[in-house]
Amino acid sequence: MALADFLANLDSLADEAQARFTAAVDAAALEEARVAFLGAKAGKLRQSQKGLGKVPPADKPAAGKRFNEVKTLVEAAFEGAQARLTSGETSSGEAFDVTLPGKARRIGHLHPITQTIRSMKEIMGRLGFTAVEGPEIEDEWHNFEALNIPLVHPARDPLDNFYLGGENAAAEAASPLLLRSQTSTVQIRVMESTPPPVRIISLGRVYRPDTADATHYPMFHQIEGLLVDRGVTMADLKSVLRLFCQSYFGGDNEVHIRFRPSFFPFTEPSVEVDMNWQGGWMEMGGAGMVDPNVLRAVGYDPEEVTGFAFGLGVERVCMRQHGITDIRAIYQNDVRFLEQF
Ligand code: FA5
Repeated sequence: MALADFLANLDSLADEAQARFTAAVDAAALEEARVAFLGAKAGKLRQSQKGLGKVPPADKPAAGKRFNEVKTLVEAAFEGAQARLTSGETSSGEAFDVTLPGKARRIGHLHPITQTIRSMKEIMGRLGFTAVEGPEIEDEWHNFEALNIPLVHPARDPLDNFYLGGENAAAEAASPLLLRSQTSTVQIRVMESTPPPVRIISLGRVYRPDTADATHYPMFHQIEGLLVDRGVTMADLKSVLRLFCQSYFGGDNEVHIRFRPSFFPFTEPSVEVDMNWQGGWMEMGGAGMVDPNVLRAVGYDPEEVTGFAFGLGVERVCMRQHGITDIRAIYQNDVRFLEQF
């Protein structure tokens, strides 16, 4: 190697090392730079020293002299950086007082409803239910007809649903679309595309023109569960709901589930599901055995398979868990409220 090349390499090594040591902001960065330049085996100085052997013999004294100078310089840069970091001086040369109170960082977190949904998915996942999604804008077949809710049924009243008005009034009238009013729509979508057995949950937003009060909101979330297989009974429904509630609220306190007779067009028999945890019954949602008409509508044979379905209000569960007394607080986005969860 020519002397000029050797010296040029040494100069750029010196510049590079000085820049790295000056820029080191903490002990880890400094150590990394030390190993890179002063490391005994593979450090850049060591590499350069090996190059010394390849310089023509006549140039060796000059090359060696410069090598020693650069080595001293790099070592000094390292020691300087070390002294700066231990004395608490930043790379900009500004000293700081480690005893001053720090600035607390505000760390964001998930909305309480998102937390509830994640935890529900996790629990139902352990019970063997797969989470599926469905569209929030639905047609009347999935929201009503396939769920055994005929045209004359009061649940289809425009005043009880958010129908979507479109540009093309004639086409709209022929096949109106609406914001889904329940997650039971997903049951239909899954059964239409999957042969039995099915074991799914679906969690998502639903919309109803309900006046907002302490327990109602025009947009809320439901968790829908559906299990269809041979020989499924109401006892399976109750066991799954009890296990779910016990895992969600449980701990050492036993959770009780109560069924009250009810009516839903898509289940027979139908029940309202109440839960008791730490005293006091709370209504959670509806459930029942999937009506044979629904099974037929999606091409299943009700003589072969039976199933249960349930739909619970996610906000109600979240409110009960945290002792929230007004559902509106969940959606007011007041950070002072939300940061408690
Ligand atoms: C249903 O929506 C049925 N789809 C449930 C079902 C599924 C029955 C499968 C059978 C088989 P319901 O309209 O009762 O049922 O609503 C279920 C739950 O949603 C209620 O118990 C309540 O917890 C919650 N809910 C209803 N309306 C609101 C609202 N406006 N705001 C907040 N939560 C609500």
